[in-house]
Amino acid sequence: MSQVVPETTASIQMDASHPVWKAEEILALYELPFMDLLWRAHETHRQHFDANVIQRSTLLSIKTGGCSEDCGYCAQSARYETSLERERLMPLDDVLTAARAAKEKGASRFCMGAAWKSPKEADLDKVLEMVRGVKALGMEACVTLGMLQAGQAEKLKAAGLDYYNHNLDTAREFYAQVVQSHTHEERLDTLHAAQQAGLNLCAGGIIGMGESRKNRAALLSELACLPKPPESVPINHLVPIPGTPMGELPPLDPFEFIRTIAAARIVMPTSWVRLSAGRMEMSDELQALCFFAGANSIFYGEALLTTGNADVSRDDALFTRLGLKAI
Ligand code: SAM
Ligand code: DTB
Ligand code: SF4
Repeated sequence: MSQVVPETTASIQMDASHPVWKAEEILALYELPFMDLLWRAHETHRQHFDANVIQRSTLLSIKTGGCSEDCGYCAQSARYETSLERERLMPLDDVLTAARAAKEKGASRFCMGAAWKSPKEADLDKVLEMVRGVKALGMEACVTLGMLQAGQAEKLKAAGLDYYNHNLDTAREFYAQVVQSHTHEERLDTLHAAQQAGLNLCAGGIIGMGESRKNRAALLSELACLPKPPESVPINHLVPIPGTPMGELPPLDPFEFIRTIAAARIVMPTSWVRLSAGRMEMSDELQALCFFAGANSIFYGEALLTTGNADVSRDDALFTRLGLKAI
């Protein structure tokens, strides 16, 4: 590992003990024989985590569809003709009823997602109430509200928020092929604002959007080289949404997805790596390999934001078959 600080993070205070991974070095990991890569990832995993524990977060879409942005993978963009029905910001009571149900099913974190470019102040005030309500239930709270404006991260922190989710989604070099309505740099600004306010970060990306292996390695490098690596790293497999520009993309080789999990585990050894969107289409065996490669968190519950998720009964059975302890 070299100690060269990439341009994007050079101006930010880096922790001197925080190793820097260049994209080429991560690409070299991807190019290891599969068994060597998995072995190394699994060894790293065991150095920092109990390899038999999986953390569960439950998602709720608190404001659905009608988003101004043009993210090419997203069902919620107002620019594409999808079958999605728009829904306004949910009332507080309904959100807390869903949070209670998630807690009863065993989720330790409740994540609320809104289809906004950025939250308006009046909407943010309502989300702050939701955060306080989820915290009062004794759960960890996470929100994903789009790009944060000055002062908003601090308000979320003061309300007790644990995690802010904001994904880089893909490498800087590929970003313009996925999104034109905002920039990769703007997404990084929000990550920095959340970290500076003292929030834990949940930041990752989507694999299978037609990006190259080099792009995948560059995305992981950007995440690993943040001033502090994200505490939680969701690795989403593209869920192709009919009507979006990515609705008809050919499926990715599943081994490439596993390699991405393994590389994420090696370069962010102390982060929780979440096997995120796309699990419904994955076999139990593929998911087990992802867990072996270092994934130790999932979204748990019947729905993601606008698409389905693996059934809770299927997940519970898989945990039992693999002797995994779910927290
Ligand atoms: N609007 C906010 C934003 O863009 O950050 C929050 C909601 S947005 C839907 C949250 C994340 O969901 C995206 O950054 C992306 O990583 C993921 N996502 C959305 N649609 C997806 C899809 N079809 N397949 C996989 N992941 C998806
Ligand atoms: C994340 O990385 N994945 C979640 C969560 N953070 C907000 C969202 C996945 C969305 C999958 C497509 C959908 O349901 O609309
Ligand atoms: Fe809007 Fe977020 Fe979907 Fe982009 S990913 S269209 S910002 S909801």
